[in-house]
Amino acid sequence: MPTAHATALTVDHVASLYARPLLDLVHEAARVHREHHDPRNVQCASLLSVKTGACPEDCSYCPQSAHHTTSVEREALMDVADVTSEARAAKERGADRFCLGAAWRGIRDGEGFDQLLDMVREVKSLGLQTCVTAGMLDAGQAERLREAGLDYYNHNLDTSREFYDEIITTRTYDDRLETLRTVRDAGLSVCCGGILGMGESSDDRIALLHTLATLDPAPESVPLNALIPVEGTPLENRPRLPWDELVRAVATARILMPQSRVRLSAGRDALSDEAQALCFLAGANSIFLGDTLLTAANPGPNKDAALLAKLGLRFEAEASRDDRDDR
Ligand code: SAM
Ligand code: DTB
Ligand code: SF4
Repeated sequence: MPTAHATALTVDHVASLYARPLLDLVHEAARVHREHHDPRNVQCASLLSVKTGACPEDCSYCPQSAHHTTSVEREALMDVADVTSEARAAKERGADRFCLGAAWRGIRDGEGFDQLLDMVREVKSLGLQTCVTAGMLDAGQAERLREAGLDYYNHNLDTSREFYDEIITTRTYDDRLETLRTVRDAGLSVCCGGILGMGESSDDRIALLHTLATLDPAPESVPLNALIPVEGTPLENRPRLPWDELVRAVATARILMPQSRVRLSAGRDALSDEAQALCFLAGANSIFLGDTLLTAANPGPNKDAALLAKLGLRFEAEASRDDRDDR
């Protein structure tokens, strides 16, 4: 049964939030954030591309699509032992979640999937939260992932239904919604968000936020990516998203999905400290930690540690250690 909140939410309501004077919107989002979360904590996830490039999908933003010629080199599925040592290193840097990304259209049963399941088991046994993003999957595969110790499955809606066809033609918006339903039905937590700055209008951003917030229940994690325009992709010349649009989207997401983690995801490499500070104030409470996302640049752990320290924020993994020490 859909909840009252999910069914009652209209696009007009989302649009009216999104259009509020920026600082009023941030103020309201900060209030909601403080009501539901410890505002000092920033959850840190680390990403690893376990199978890179040569993807059959034609997502126009993605450097890993076989339809575009980029500097990304194709790499076969990684060894489980190498993945485990990367995960251990990420934990030492302060990550509490480790996300395995595979440039697949979807999961196929067989050796590769068995290997991915082993990776999940190993990462889980290090005491990290686990996340996988590997495209479409069926109910049996979702179930096996859960049994292997998977906590989250990431699958993004990317944009509004209306703008979607301008970005991807090899699978549909309904395919994406169906995958999300399969993930949810298997009892996995959902990580689902989108990309801003691909040339979409504010109405598209509003529609994306409305769709995310009316998934029932709302995703536990909402990654908001600012497009990284990668050379060789059809979106290579898109201008970077203006910072205030990102702040607006973060704040609106926080108000609409008060309990969720809102992750300031790709594109932080081009954001100033000040813009990121506003995003944290507006309710972002998760980032990707590390020098690289899947293939593209990220600020890196030292820069992030310095930024969080400056803002009086802390890695959530450290917060739980501090709280234990206080007892
Ligand atoms: N193949 C799987 C899929 O599409 O679900 C998983 C990997 S895919 C690279 C994961 C997500 O990365 C995409 O859904 C997209 O939101 C994000 N992404 C890819 N390229 C990006 C870029 N250039 N800028 C921002 N986000 C990007
Ligand atoms: C998400 O929403 N963003 C991450 C993660 N989920 C898998 C990926 C960002 C990828 C940016 C481009 C790259 O590194 O290739
Ligand atoms: Fe493939 Fe995912 Fe990139 Fe699309 S976003 S081309 S599905 S790796």
